[in-house]
Amino acid sequence: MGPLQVGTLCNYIRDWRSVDMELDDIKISQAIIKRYSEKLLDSLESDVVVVGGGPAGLAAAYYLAKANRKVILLERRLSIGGGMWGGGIMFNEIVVQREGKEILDEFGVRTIEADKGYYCADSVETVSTICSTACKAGARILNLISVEDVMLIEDRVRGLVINWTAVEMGGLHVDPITLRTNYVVDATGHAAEVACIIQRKSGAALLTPTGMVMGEKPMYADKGESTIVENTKEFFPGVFCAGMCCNAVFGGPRMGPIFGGMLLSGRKVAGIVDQRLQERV
Ligand code: 48H
Repeated sequence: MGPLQVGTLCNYIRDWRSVDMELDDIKISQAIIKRYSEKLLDSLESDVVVVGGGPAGLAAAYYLAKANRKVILLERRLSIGGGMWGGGIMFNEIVVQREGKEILDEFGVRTIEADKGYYCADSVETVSTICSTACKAGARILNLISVEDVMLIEDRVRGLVINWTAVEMGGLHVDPITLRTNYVVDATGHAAEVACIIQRKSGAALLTPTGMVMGEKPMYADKGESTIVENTKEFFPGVFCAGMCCNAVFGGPRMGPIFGGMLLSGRKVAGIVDQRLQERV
């Protein structure tokens, strides 16, 4: 369909029904239940599960899907995008540096050079475009699902334990289900939730200098942006970090509303995991 011509919109004011079909409420419900069940069943085994649908998780899921990996992204909230929607103090603009802009260019997100080397993008356009591109590349996104535990067998994480966010929010006593996967990416942002679960429940040392989640350091945009990418690595057998989680796990500074590091970290973790998957065969 080409662009709408002036004058054609008024056609839609008249009767819009092209087919004579009565809608059956039950068929609508059946279609949703069937299709979602198929998606969930097909998600029980995968190459990679990304936990968290912020910019880092979305970028990771996109690049892995583009590399033909079976990737599932789990997001606790109703909306995908994490902390990106709000830009800085709810001014819905984000800033990226030149390397981050190159990734936005790849997604087709428009940027404006606000100052030399500082590029602005509309945060709503950025989140919606990256999310859409990741889905179309083949990443499966399941929202409203929280990861509450890991499946740890013989000192390696081999899966994730999930439940509906509504169960978590309601404090309901409902048992979870398990997804098996080759690799996990913790992209849960400041909270580093998967890392904290592993630390709390396994008793084993993480692959950090202290063996623990080291904790995020105070704001320092320049350093935070580079350490985020450096710290994008495996922190427990089978589990990698991406985005803000990396500086929480390895002890780097926060960086405020500059998002290039999140995208670069997501791309880097996708490369590392893809390589590890190649080495398995
Ligand atoms: C399912 C979960 C779980 C769980 C959390 O916070 P995010 O946007 O994370 P990043 O790393 O992609 O981006 C960080 C950026 O948004 C930011 O906060 C910056 C740049 N801060 C700098 C500063 O100085 O403050 O997204 C994480 C997502 C969220 O959508 C959570 O809902 C989700 O992960 N999540 N999903 N199961 N257990 N925990």
